[in-house]
Amino acid sequence: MAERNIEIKRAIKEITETGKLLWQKGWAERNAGNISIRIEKYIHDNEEKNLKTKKTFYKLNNKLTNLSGKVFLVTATGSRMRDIGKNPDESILTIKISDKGDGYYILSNTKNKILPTSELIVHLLIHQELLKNKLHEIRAIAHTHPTELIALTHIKKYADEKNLNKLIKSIHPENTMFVNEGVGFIPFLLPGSYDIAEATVKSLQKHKLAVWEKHGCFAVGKTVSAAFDIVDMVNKSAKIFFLCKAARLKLQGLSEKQIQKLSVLMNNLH
Ligand code: 2HA
Ligand code: ZN
Repeated sequence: MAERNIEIKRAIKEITETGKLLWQKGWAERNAGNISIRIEKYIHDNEEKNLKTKKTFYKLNNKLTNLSGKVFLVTATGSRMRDIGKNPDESILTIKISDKGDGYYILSNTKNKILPTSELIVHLLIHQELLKNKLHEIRAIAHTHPTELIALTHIKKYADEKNLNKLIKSIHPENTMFVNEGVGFIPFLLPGSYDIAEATVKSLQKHKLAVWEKHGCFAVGKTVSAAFDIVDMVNKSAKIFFLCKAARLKLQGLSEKQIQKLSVLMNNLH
């Protein structure tokens, strides 16, 4: 393995640990989900020397000029969240966007040829938007399939941003306290497509989590753990909803007044 700088080592640990949690939560069946982190200070090392000789350039259909020269860690297509820890070097790639922003180079030196996640374009467009908006500290993006949250989007009433948010906030106080801006909702679009990437970027301008109807969600954070926390809090509401429904109990929910008090409490805390 090539010499790795500290930031990359830390990022690999983050992805590995969260990958395991996603699997334990039941949100990462087969090769579901993908993670990326922007590397702030990439120290040129053997990996970049390899790049010069191998010329591993992959063209993108989009021009990502704001990402020129930026380095990212991304999970590999086909990789299983539960297995990343077993072999992180064969499950996570280091990529560098070309100077023109028209493609990327694979810097990592793997035994077998591995390629980035099928949702790469979604990740990159989100990273680009974060940088455009000077949100430099938000460097981690996670896509996962949280079961109960997905189940909610199969119910017509909740396949709607307003109703979905109302329900989420009315069930668990955490969501008023720490996801006060609510979550975005994106009606079904094909995964990995430019359309879903564009819709997700737009939705994440106002939210830290965007729900993909009948599929999953994308969350952003300063760390992969922070992105995971958002999914975990939001999914908790959905889980409580279904627990009550399964027991054939009427869900009382928090009152508007209680939610408002929580909102004030949250504002005083920040
Ligand atoms: O990484 O989850 O949406 C596999 C997926 C695609
Ligand atoms: Zn997915």
